[in-house]
Amino acid sequence: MIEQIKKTAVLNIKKALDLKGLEDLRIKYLGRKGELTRMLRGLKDLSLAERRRVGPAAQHLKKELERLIAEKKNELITNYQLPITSRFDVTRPGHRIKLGHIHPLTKIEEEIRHIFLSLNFSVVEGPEVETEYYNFDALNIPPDHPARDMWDTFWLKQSAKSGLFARSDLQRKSDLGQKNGRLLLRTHTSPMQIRYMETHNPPFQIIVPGVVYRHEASDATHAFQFMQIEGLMVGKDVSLANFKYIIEVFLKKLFGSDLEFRLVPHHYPFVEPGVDVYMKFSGKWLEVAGAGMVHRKVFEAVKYNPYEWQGFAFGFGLTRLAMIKYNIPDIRLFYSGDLRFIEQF
Ligand code: YSA
Repeated sequence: MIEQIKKTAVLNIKKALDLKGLEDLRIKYLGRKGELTRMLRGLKDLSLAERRRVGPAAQHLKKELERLIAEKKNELITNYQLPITSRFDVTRPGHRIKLGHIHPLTKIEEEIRHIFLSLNFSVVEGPEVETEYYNFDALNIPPDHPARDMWDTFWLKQSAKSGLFARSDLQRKSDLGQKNGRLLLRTHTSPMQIRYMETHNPPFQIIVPGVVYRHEASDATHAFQFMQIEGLMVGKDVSLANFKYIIEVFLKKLFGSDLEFRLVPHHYPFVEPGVDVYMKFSGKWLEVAGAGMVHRKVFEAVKYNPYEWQGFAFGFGLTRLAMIKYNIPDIRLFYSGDLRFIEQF
């Protein structure tokens, strides 16, 4: 009988998977009504000779089970605290690991970078937090110019400690024309035209992809944060015809040869003449870029001789190009973070 209890109890304790199972076993054998306890209680009904034989063996088994249970308990507690990998059950079916992928806007940005690299353009990037000077003043948009309304923006509040923010009107006036004046989230990638020309001599051709911000209501074709690709080509005899050729090659490489686009005259203070580029999307014309020949005043701001150099510049709405490329009816979907949308790419 004792041997029987011993055999099954030892086996069961060794196989116990968790603390709950182990406690159940303790109760089963050593609890008040446990198998071994009952046997020990029954000793009094045995003859003296039997008691002498069974008694010590039962006491010994009780001690042994208590020891085994204590050891197993320690083992289970330690295992529970170990990192998950050491408790890894190789026989369990695995979880399918979801692979991430590039966001459609990053994808089209990369494609556009490659197209322009193949056209011998260089790719440069610039700061998203800009100064008023680079975003507006140097681009021939003085403070009272109505064009500033087109690019209503987010100004950054600066602490009095940094000395740059919370400025009085008087201080603001003295900021005008200062390269390190008030800070804002850039409304377009055009400030990089100035930054690049300040530090490089022509001839050159660059593109500047990046995020821009505008304080404006959003709708199907307008977001308050979106991406642009700026382009700038300066040389001795760069013309608007060169611009048309370059963007035609670019758009054909991006959309295929049966695309429809048109140029419409438009005013931007930093070009003369200026144009907008439209593309057909869902049967309607959608504006995809502003562009033109770099204004004399912009060249003067970067100390280029406007009689020696000329060039074109453009600013494509990259997010709008993505709408057309992937046939997305609402620009806000790109920024929604909705996996049902993102996972389709
Ligand atoms: C013009 C002349 C140059 O020599 C160089 C660049 C430019 C473009 C100028 N910097 C600009 O930002 N013009 S824009 O306000 O018309 O925006 C350019 C393009 O960005 C638009 O044609 C449109 O495609 C896109 N865009 C504008 N507002 C948007 C927007 N895309 C999404 N959401 C918005 N809110």
